[in-house]
Amino acid sequence: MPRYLTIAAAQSGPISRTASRAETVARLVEQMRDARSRGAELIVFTECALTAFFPHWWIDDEAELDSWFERDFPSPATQPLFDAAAELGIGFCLGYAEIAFEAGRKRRFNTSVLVDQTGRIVGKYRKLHLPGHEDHRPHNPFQNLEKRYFEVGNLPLGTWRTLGGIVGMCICNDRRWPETFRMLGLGGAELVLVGYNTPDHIPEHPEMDHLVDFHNRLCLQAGAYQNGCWVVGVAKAGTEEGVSQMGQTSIIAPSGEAVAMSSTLGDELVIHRCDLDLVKPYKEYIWNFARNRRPEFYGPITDQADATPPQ
Ligand code: ING
Repeated sequence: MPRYLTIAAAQSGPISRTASRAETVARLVEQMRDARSRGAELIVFTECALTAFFPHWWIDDEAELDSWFERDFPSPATQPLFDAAAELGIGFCLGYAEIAFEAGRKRRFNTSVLVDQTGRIVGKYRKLHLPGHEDHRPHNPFQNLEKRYFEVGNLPLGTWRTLGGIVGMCICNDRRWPETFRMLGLGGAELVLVGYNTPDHIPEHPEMDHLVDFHNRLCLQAGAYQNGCWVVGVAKAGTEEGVSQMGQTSIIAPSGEAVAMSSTLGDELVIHRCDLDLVKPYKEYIWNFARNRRPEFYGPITDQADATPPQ
């Protein structure tokens, strides 16, 4: 019996650093309305979907840095997203920069929330794998200062029963680490939602530039196939404040096949009716974790290079 969930991957074109939250939220709500009118029950926005990707530039004023973050979520500026979810009956996943006051201090995270079709937050995740650097590198055409602006997340790679399935989230660089998808797979994820801001130039390693699109597909498709889950990858695309970013927003089936992909570098909805039960042959036969995995033999990690081979 097919268990369909129609998903809209909402690729975002560039967001100006001068755009107000209200302008950007209105843009996202318009995508929600468009997605719902085309049958979507879930819309997936990208990483840091409310603002330009500010880790691309040096900020040494705390007040300016804080202006890129959400202290309250929802806030009056972002409440329209939740109102639209409840009005239209569409869930959403959204990445944003979060300020939280925990353990008696202000903390900053690169965060993603999962909201159901009633507008209720059902899940939250904070990015674990922070790429880039803490130092200012003025000789680079742009920065990646996530290690400076965000703390490593302090929430698990969770999965939640909602929207008729088991859903997990990760954020951008997380998708490059196989542990991410495996932990979500072990958590039973049938659907993994991931937004990304990925430049098509790597200042430290320009020899990889021509592989940016391939590496994105490799990570998403391998993650889907090796854990028998659907994967929705959503780009902030186009040239944003001088930084050219890849698109390639896509929906990947548990087979690892890309069933839908964007063809622009702007705001674009990529919609597919996903049968969540397509995970079954992979989870129950190809990757039967309970019967076929052997964690008891995965370690300890030792340097076998100089070991004497068994006689
Ligand atoms: N961006 C990039 C990403 O992981 C990156 C950083 C690009 C790392 C290319 C390695 C290679 O897609 C974010 N925001 O993590």
